[in-house]
Amino acid sequence: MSNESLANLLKEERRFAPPADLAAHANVTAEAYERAKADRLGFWAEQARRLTWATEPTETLDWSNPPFAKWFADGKLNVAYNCVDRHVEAGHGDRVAIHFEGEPGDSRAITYAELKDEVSKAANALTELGVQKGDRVAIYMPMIPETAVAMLACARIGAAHSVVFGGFSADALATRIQDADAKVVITSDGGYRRGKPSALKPAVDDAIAKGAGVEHVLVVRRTGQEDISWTEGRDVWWHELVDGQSAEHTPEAFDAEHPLFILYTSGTTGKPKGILHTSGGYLTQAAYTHHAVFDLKPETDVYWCTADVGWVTGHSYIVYGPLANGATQVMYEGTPDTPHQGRFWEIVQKYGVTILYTAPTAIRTFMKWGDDIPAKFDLSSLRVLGSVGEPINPEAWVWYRKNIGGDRTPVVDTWWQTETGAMMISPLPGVTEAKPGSAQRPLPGISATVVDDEANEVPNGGGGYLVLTEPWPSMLRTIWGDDQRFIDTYWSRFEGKYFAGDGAKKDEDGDIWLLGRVDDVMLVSGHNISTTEVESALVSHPSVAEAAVVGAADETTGQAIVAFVILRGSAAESEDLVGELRNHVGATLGPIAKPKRILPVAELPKTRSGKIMRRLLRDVAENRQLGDVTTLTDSSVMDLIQSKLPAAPSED
Ligand code: 6R9
Repeated sequence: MSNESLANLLKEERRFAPPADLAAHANVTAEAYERAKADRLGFWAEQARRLTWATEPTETLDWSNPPFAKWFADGKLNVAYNCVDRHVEAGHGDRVAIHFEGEPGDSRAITYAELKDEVSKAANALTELGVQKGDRVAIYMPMIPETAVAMLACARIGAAHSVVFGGFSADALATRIQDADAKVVITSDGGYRRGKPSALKPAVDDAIAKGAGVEHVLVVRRTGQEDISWTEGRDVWWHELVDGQSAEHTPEAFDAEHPLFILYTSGTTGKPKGILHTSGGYLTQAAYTHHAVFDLKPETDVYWCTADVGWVTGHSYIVYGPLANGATQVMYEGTPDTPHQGRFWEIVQKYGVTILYTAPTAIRTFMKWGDDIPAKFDLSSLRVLGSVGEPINPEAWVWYRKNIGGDRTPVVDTWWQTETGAMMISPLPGVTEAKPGSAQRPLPGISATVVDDEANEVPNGGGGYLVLTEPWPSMLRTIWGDDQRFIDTYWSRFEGKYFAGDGAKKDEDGDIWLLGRVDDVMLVSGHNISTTEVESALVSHPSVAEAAVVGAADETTGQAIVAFVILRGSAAESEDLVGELRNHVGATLGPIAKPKRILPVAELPKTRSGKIMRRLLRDVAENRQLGDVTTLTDSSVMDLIQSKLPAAPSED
């Protein structure tokens, strides 16, 4: 970004107060902000006591060697014990931990007592395969309960897991296995995706053939595909090894700073970064935020996070946070449109889901499919809705609340990253008067602000870069094997502050609005304009379901705004509509933000976790050869978009 701060364009006046009944019984009240402000470390020490420690910590934070933090360093605990055994010991063994819903319609309910047995057996099995405390285990799985069992089994024996999303290629898997030097890979024959079995094991074989050296491959049978290739001595069936193990396993207590997992994030440049998370601080913040932001009542709530376990959202809000809190949750294997576009709502109705956590990309897809689809299902059990992954456009927020939440439920827009480990900025459902499109306020105990180029905090109404100004319990500890890159990437842009890489602004009340990655910010006639704001203006038009905006090089204005839009189900593409959309953006944000070109398209390029890849659209808009497309979900999307380009640019 240049010195010019972000133009403050978007005005959003709608406000939604917390429902009175929720506020009256909320897990966390406004008092938590005061408590944490008065004594931040005392507040986190208190939250750490939500966990069961083998040795209670007496130290909270050691920040003597920044940016390398230690939290609760003299405490010892076992993360798997906290997520499983202690609930059984407390008398909740019969409570369902996971309602599994397979894509083909098979289902299984797993209680905490059963989960304890499964995790113990898997821990014994990994030990038999030679996995020891301090080793790494790669997990390359579909969304099935064994994935969570495998992660917890690693945690139980003190081996760090490295989950690689099942949609990644053999190459991506190979680099990640090599970088983490994993001893064992846990995989499955396959999983179900869009109505058919999709194989996983061949990619593991390929990755190993490409040089990823592992001692064993432990294979869960999910699809029963018959032509699976097998290397005797190396490959082991899960059911043959795990099922016969003893269900007794004594969890060892590890140091709070013992590595729990590595999770790779792929930036736009350089090799993927292995983000390292450790045990005590990570679990403290995952559990606290899940309790506070979703107002989880473990006895009565049915929680469902639709993310894949391969992403950090699945780590923190399918596995560690909910299970540490003793929640009952739904786990779904497949896609939202298999076998029909109402599948999510059918699942909400079937299990009586009360808390739903999903992503803006899914919400915009549901908008595109039409309001009539969720309307066919009984969604009255829902009481809190969450969003994560990208900025949520105000219109999508309002659609979500109205069409899914029956105009009753709070919507919590949770900002965080793989690196932060857990939620950082979010409304609290029983406290915050919500503003559609804003994550609003750092959670109690979290210090975040917006600064300008010179690291000065911007006043209310100003825009710039999002930074975190104090260490937090679930922060990444380093980049695996590369401390210098950890320092350079996150701690060098602004001295003493964590640079998140996101643009943000503060509104008149000091609430935070996330504006997308700083690499995506556009510079038009000397004004920094956020892609998010222009996209949100487009999505606020009744004909638009989704929009992606980029700045393309332009002789007169430096960059010109080019917008790619997906129209809603009923809207027809026409020159008139394009003109109307341009005027709509002009009227909403001001003339400076009017896109120079608007191209209706059928799909947008997205990463496998559903984030829009503006970089590729910029290549298209600037008539360049496409950059790296390997992280794209579906590369045919780019052909479709490029075929649109000969259309004459719409000029004023
Ligand atoms: C949890 C997760 C992190 C990046 C982050 C930001 C974007 C996530 C957001 C959001 C605006 C939100 N992001 N949540 N932007 N509002 N509520 O998604 O982690 O995959 O590491 O991505 O996602 O740009 O920096 P990760």
